[in-house]
Amino acid sequence: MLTRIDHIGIACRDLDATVAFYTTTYGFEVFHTEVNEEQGVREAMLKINETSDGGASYLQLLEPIREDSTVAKWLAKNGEGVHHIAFGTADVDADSAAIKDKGVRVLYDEPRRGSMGSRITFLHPKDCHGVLTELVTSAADPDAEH
Ligand code: CMX
Ligand code: CO
Repeated sequence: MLTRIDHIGIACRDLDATVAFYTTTYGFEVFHTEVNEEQGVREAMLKINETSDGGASYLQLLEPIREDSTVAKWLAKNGEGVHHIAFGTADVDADSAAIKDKGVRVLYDEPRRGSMGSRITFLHPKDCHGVLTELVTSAADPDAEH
């Protein structure tokens, strides 16, 4: 069951400048930063609020680290902006399998590593009314990972 908006992914060209905008304009704080080599991004997670399922909602600011990464390709076509939304679930395997059975393309055969040790997969935007959609199961103790 999908129980929260886990994050909104925002593609940017300059992570430091974009972090500065979100921290100085709104007062949000950086909760975590990492490089995800497999996804080809450097990212910052800004925690917005905790959620009733025991998780939290974040903004995920994403800067490409390679020209051939999905985010670099998207930026070249669209410019900076909202790249994807992510729903949180306690069981990404079960939920992605159930969604696949409904005819939506799930991009990975097995969930991959996301922020803070989470397990993630993506649904094809063309099957989701134009929205690239991520499903996330947090690590058992995300605080230990950040
Ligand atoms: N949102 C909405 N539509 C999108 C999109 C996005 N983020 N990215 C691509 N599309 C659309 C394109 O506009 C294009 O539509 P048209 O054919 O109408 O022009 C179509 O999907 C195909 O796009 P493309 O530019 O040819 O890109 P690819 O097919 O090579 O890749 C996708 C698209 C979704 C398969 C790829 O971006 C992907 O695998 N994404 C999942 C991984 C990812 O995004 N990682 C970065 C974030 C990591 C994280 O969150 O931790
Ligand atoms: Co994401």
